Amino acid sequence: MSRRAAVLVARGVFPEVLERLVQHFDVEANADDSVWPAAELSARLLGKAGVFTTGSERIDAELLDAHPQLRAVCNMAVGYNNIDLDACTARGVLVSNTPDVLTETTADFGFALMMAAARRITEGEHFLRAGQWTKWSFDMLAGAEVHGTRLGVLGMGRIGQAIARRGALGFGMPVIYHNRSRLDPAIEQQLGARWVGKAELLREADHLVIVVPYSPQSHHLIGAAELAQMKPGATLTNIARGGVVDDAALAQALRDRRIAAAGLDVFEGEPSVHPDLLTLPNVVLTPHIASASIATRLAMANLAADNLIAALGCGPQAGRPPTALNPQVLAAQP
Ligand code: 8YV
Repeated sequence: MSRRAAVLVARGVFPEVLERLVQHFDVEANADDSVWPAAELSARLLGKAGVFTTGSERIDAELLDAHPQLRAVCNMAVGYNNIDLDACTARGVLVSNTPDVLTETTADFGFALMMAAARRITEGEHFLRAGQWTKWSFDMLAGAEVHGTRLGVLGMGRIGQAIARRGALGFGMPVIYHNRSRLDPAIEQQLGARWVGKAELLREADHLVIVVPYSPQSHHLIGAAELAQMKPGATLTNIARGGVVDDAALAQALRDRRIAAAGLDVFEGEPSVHPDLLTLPNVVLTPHIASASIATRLAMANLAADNLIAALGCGPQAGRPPTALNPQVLAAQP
């Protein structure tokens, strides 16, 4: 009988990362990268000590209760709203995420999405491909200015700060931000960023970028009332999570030109997208790819694997998973 722990890799992953896991564990992989329904995920977790997850797997109390042998849930994402962290901690299950390795890549993408929305880049491409570009016109696809305008950041964690840095240092943008906690004044000074209340952020930002984690508290943080406070020429970019923005209200605001444009990488109920958004020209839509550079996705997968290997007592960091969210549970594990 095998004495190696059994682990489940719930989605497709780089072969070299799978190979690393195979060196330590009996691995059940997901060869065709299916998104397993909850019942199938649960069936496959039978007998597994650890699971490598992504944002598409929901790990809740009911699932944990069905699998008392489970000791580690290692998510290949910085966001972990798919995992009930408290329920895991209460049952002694280690949870990890993948911070830091994706910060700059995700900030690059957020900035690109904001610029694409402001400067109407995808709208211009569709126009050109549709053969509509027959002459130059003085106001053809004229959009919103970016450099020197006021950048608003909602949620000033690692990725928010990286976006602020791009705006301040690269584009000469004064930065305002809103966050539950204020940054250290020295960091504020480095970023040229000023803390403001949410109402002032909405009122004063020319380009609002949303980078707050999803939680019941941040559900529909931006809805019709908030959109109504924004400048008519402003843009809104969401690279955080679907559900932070009320997509139906945003579609209405974009249709009414209450704001100029939006860039969205995340959606309520994704991969479904609110049908109204699909019909609007003034929104740039991307399929949750802000962290998707090859190097960063590989770093995220390797970090999730490092955590799983260490959490289950293997490898050079045995017992010390590098980015555990509840490391205190390890002390209590047998
Ligand atoms: C992931 C993300 O690609 O890290 C996150 O929180 O949203 C993305 O980088 C996605 O969650 C898949 O796990």
